[in-house]
Amino acid sequence: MLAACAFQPAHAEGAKAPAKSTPSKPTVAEAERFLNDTEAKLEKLNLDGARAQWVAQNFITDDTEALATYFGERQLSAAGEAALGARRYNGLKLKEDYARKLKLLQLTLMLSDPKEREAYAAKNAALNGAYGKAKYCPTGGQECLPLGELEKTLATSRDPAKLKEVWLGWHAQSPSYKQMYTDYVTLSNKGAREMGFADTGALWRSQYDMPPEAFSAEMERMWQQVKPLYDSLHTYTRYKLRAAYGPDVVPASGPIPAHLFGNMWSQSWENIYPLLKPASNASSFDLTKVLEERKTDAKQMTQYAERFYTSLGMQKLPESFWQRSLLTKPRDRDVVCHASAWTMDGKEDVRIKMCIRPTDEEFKVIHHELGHIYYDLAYNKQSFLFQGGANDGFHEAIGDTVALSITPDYLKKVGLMDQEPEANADIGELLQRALAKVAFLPFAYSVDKWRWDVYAGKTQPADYDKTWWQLREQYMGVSRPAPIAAGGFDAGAKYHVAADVPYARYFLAHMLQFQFHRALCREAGYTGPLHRCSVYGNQKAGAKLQQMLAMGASKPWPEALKAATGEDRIDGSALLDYFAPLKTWLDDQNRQLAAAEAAKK
Ligand code: X8Z
Ligand code: ZN
Repeated sequence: MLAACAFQPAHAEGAKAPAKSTPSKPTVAEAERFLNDTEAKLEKLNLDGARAQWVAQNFITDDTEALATYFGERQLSAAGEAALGARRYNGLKLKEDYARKLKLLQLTLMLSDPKEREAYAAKNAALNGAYGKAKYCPTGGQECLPLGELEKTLATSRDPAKLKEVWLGWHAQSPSYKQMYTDYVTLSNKGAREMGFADTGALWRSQYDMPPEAFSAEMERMWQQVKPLYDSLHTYTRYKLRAAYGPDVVPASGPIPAHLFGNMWSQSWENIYPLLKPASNASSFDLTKVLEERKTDAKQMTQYAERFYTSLGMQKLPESFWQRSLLTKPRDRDVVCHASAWTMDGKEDVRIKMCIRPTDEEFKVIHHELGHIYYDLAYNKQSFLFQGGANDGFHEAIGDTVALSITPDYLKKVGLMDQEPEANADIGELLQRALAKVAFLPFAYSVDKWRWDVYAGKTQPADYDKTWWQLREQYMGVSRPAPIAAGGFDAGAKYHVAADVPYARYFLAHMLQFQFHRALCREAGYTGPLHRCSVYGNQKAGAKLQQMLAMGASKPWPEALKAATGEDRIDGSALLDYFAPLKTWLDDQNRQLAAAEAAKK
């Protein structure tokens, strides 16, 4: 991967493997030397690559794209060379750390043809740029609208015609880079196969300390575990959307049109909470309103998040973070606004790039991003190949875990809520949380189900949209607001598809964050309902978290999970625990709403 949401070092330049004709047998000493040399050579190359990508995403121009391509090709070349070199030592009995490093080095693409490497890197950079630059230009000469503006309309407008226009406007942009994406998939698969993987999807599924088939089965197991909760939420949401938009817009059964959920990808439904909120037992508190009224700026938003982490006993962000991060959308140039966290040198040079707006949703996202940053800082004493998450789902889960502690109590403590949290507002709180976390689950699952099939060649480019919507209908129960158009590329309207960032990680993170939250609350001595727990200011919980973060990727992830939670499986049970009161309430509401509807007939 050249680009990642949490920018982590590509496993880079390795010492040259001895020529194939080397007669001597590989030895343990030689393997250790190879691994040490390989790691030692990584830093400079990685720093150059990170800088080129940072600049390319902060200033989208032809020149920065060319520079990102140049350094991307070098990283790819080095990673491939290291992976090939590592093979020579596969049969040896090495010390645990070395054996793990040897394995990690080989979980990469390898394109032996320099032209193909360059083409791969070029397409990766160009796809990032194309997504970052995309805008919807309505007919009639109005101003072109960047994604952020379209998202704002989807979040706040309740006019179905307007919502549909904006939805279709954005989804009309991605077909322009569909061909580039399909060519990229071909190259990527070639690289995966050169390393002995069936395809790139299999390579991705091989990164979880288990065989790729076992990982697919785990994903399905977890989905089945949480599906009944999703179904209850979907049913309730349908009733409320029908009440808001009428039966002509929202059908009584079958999938619900995707433009009505307050989000471009229907992946989080929290923006339609006002339409869904319970008649009683709901708070009237609106964090977005408070942030807007107080003109909370991007730096202050970030400082709220920083304060949470320091309250857990973690360090203050380095001065360079504030100097080098991009926190607001620049007025006069194109940037990749999709939020990301970067570690440049594997030490203290950490940054985020995010076009922060003062909303409740973004308040959580900034905590998410700092989760990546504090993970990066925690493992920066590990050697290079271990500077990563226990798996990529862990990396995505840390900031979200912390954000689960943004409770009314917490908001009151930091002065964002004046009133005492209202009594009996729990169901409203839980519903709001579920609209973000539970609604997300089948989305996250279907994105990579789609990609696994694309990479496996089961889905051909002509069928991209067909299978994308089959999966969305089947798992999410949402449908395209208008018929599929020939040559369309709706999947490419999602950042992670265009930028080729794997997505199963977010599904895992949505299980893990509840497991971590439950464990940290326990560590803090908390015994009440999980949704009311905030570990803000609890250094004992902080130390527990920090201990896991500091392990980085040095051990198989079940060990890291065990250190933090005592559990060794990623599992939906903590999530189900957390939402248990809501599940009961939703099922009860759904019964009542069904009875009321039946009585009308
Ligand atoms: O991409 C992100 C983060 C950066 S890693 C903002 N997320 C996923 C998304 O936006 O689709 C966070 C949750 C899901
Ligand atoms: Zn992230």
